[in-house]
Amino acid sequence: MLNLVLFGPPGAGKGTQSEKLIEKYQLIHLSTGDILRGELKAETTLGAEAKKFMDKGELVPDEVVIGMIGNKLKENTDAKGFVFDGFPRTNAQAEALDLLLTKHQTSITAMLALDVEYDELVSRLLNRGKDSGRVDDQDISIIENRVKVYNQETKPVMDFYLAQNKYYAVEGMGTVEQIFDRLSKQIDAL
Ligand code: B4P
Repeated sequence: MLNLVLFGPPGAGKGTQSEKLIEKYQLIHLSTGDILRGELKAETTLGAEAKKFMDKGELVPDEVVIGMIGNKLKENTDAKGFVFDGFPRTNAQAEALDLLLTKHQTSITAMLALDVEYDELVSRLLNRGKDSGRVDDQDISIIENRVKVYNQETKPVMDFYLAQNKYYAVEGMGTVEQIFDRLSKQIDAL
């Protein structure tokens, strides 16, 4: 199986590139952000709880997102592989993911980390906020908080994959096609 963790700060292009990667490599896209927004839209109890964190740019509690990913893995036992987009975002999530994948007799192949400058992140998110309706994309202070949370809680997750020799940095500045080309070359070289 080809199991990829697509990593990077908010606005790095994880969702955008995941869409292209799943098509090219025939993988299942698991975005915790998308799953949570689906719960919000369906007005579930989980969605209402998650909204409190998401609208402030904070992380949703680990047990919630780990449970969601566990369910999705069970639903897709015949998959050729997965793109994990926006997950894991904490070391506890990374450890839980390793355990879940071991139960399914598989493991992470690589973490691909998109490297993007701060000003570009802010500009992409504010731009998306204009028509996405996403509360967390419309306010500069919420965006700043998301980047702060990323630097404090999520960035250290790269060390988890570095220690397993699975970490690959990929330049995330440029056009969507240029970045996709870099990611594809890296995957093909794995
Ligand atoms: P996510 O949905 O993961 O939000 P994101 O990081 O902002 O999205 P992404 O990085 O995929 O966006 P992209 O760059 O593709 O998370 C939202 C919230 O959910 C979190 O803050 C948290 O509260 C919660 N959450 C999610 N997962 C969690 C977890 N595991 N644990 C706890 N909480 C969790 O796109 C950004 C914009 O840039 C788009 O408009 C796109 O079109 C544009 N763009 C992309 N590439 C571009 C390029 N090359 N040039 C120009 N524009 C580009």
